[in-house]
Amino acid sequence: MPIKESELILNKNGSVYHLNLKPENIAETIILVGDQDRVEKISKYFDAVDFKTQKREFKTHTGTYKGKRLSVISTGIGPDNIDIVLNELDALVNIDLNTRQPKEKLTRLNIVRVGTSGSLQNDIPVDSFVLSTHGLDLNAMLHAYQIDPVTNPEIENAFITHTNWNPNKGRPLIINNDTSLEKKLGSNKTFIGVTATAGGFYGPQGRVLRLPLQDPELNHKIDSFRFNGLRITNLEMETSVIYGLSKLLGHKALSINAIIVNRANGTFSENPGLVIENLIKYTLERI
Ligand code: R1P
Repeated sequence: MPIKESELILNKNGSVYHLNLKPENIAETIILVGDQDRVEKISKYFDAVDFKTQKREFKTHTGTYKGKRLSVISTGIGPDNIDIVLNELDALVNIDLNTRQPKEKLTRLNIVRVGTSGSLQNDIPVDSFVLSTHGLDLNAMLHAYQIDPVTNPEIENAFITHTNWNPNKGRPLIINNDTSLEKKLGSNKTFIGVTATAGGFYGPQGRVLRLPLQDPELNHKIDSFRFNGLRITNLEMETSVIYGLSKLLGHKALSINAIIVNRANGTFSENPGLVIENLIKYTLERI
């Protein structure tokens, strides 16, 4: 049965609804960034950019870097946008948009997030890079899918016990990165660890302005969690869902974040633009 027009929405020119892209507009290696202004900060290093589009916060530049075809796409902020981006990217390569049927031969994309994040550990300072071995999903979006095959229940159960996690907030999930991408992009310049992905910026990341938190101790419980040498290094809003949907759909994913704030000691980078620029150059050289 073809996928109905209401389920896979295409624009009049045949492009996918939110990303505004046709299959020929993307490379098989894709850099995802949150901020739409970061797209140009990456594509300015390309040999040439041969395709550009933007709809809402989803901006794409496709071109070549040292001869390798790459796309850079902005996702905006948060897990809900990642649901759109990952599903529409997968549709571009793995669904025949004319017949609206899944293809028999599936394409495996390489997806690398170049993000910004807050460190939760004193010894991971501002201006450093953190490569995520796992995403810790604290936002519950992935529970819409049959997510069990790609989770790590043993670590999750230990985390739930350690934090006395409130079940009203949905079960936390832990999802692995793609180790082949980790080998390519990891080095002695990157800290490694578990990246927690929240569904909001203030309360969901333990920030108090005027509203009290459900659990004021949660950030401390997160940063003190240990499991077989793993610890939770940083907090942001996309990694766990990129890892979860990529694994379910059969794509490879890795997330590296520039640390621009340290929540453990309250510091903020004096030049966040520079650490992001350094992370972009680092990633382009290895991708
Ligand atoms: C919050 O300010 C945003 O910045 C971080 C968070 O994950 C969230 O998207 O990442 P990006 O700079 O990649 O958007």
